[in-house]
Order: sequence, then structure tokens, then C-alpha cells
Amino acid sequence: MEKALKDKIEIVQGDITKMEVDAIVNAANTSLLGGGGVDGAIHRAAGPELLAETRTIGGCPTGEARVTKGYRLPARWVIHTVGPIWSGGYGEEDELLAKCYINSFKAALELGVATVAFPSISTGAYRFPLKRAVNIALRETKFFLQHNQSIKKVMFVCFGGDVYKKYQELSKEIFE
Ligand code: AR6
Repeated sequence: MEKALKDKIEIVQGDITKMEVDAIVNAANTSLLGGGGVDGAIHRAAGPELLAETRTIGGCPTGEARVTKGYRLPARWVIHTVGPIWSGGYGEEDELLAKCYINSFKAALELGVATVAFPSISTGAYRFPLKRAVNIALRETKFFLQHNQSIKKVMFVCFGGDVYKKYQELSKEIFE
């Protein structure tokens, strides 16, 4: 059982916009109108049609998720979620980050996708402590995979080596 779960996650170092998966998750902001970091990279790679679609959505509250098409990306769908801005841990940041994963998985289920890739939400511009964020990401993913069988592969796409190492280290604790 645990072995099978572990086989459903993959930790890679790279650029999420290149991933050949059904859906990629974007670490967006509440406007959904683009920004820097992974959000900027996704908008550049998807093309202007993505911004045209996100303009019709009207934003997204922190912790929730909204779906668009992937346009020029290899991924068919983009699940936009808004992570919390770290403010010392007094603003329910842990719960809000957990909700990002829960609601992104919920969106993936509704889309009926088999493969989904996540960036390390909130750990860049939003300054969420890395170890704490990776723990939440992996624990919520494990819980989801224990209760749902339709998603066959969850990728964690790490841009930097420090993020990659942290996912590798904590996945051994949580998934083995
Ligand atoms: N592929 C995968 N990961 C990436 C990529 C990429 N192409 N580019 C950056 N990362 P951040 P946040 C990593 O700042 O903290 C934006 O302006 C990055 O190294 O993108 O949730 C939004 O519009 C880091 O590990 O997202 C919001 O305003 C991780 O992705 C705000 O930043 C997340 O860093 C959201 O901040």
C-alpha cells in the first residue's frame, strides 16, 4: 500500500512549463492576472490567451483554485491556486497552504486528469519557510492519494537545488 503510494509521486528539478502532464498547478496571486516567478513563466509559455481567460475569472481567494486551459503549454490544463503570504505563522498560513493542495487536487479530480505537476507553492516571493511548506505539500498529497485512485502521477517540479533536496529528504520520511 505505502509502496504503491510512493510510486505515484515523482520529484524532479526543472521548469514546470515544460512538463508533459495533463495539468500543471500555478502559484498565482489573487488577481490571477500574472506576476513573477512560476506565474510569469507559465503566462509567457502559455501565451496571451491565458491572460485573456484569467481576466474573465475575476480573481481567486487565497487557498482556493481556478482552472483554465493550457494554450501553448504541453499541459492541457492550468490549475491556478493562490498560496498564503508568510507573515510569521500567525495568519493561518499552514491551513491556507494545505487548502491550496486540497483544492488543486479537487480541481484535478473534476477535470478527470491522470497526471498533475505542482511547483513549490508560496516558497518564493511569498517567503513561506521551505521545510514547513514541503511538509504540508507532501502530507496533503499522501492523504489525497490514500483516498483517491484516479490520479496516477503527482510531480513536484523544483526549480532550485535546495528545494529539490528538501522534497527528496522529506518524501523519504513521509512516503517510506
Ligand atoms: N518552474 C517551476 N518552479 C518555478 C519556476 C518554474 N518555471 N519559476 C520559479 N519557480 P514563486 P510564490 C519556483 O515566487 O512564493 C508571483 O509573482 C520558485 O523558485 O513563483 O507562491 C505570483 O504572481 C519557488 O521555488 O511563487 C504571486 O504574486 C516556487 O516556484 C507570487 O509570485 C514558488 O515561487 C506568488 O509567490
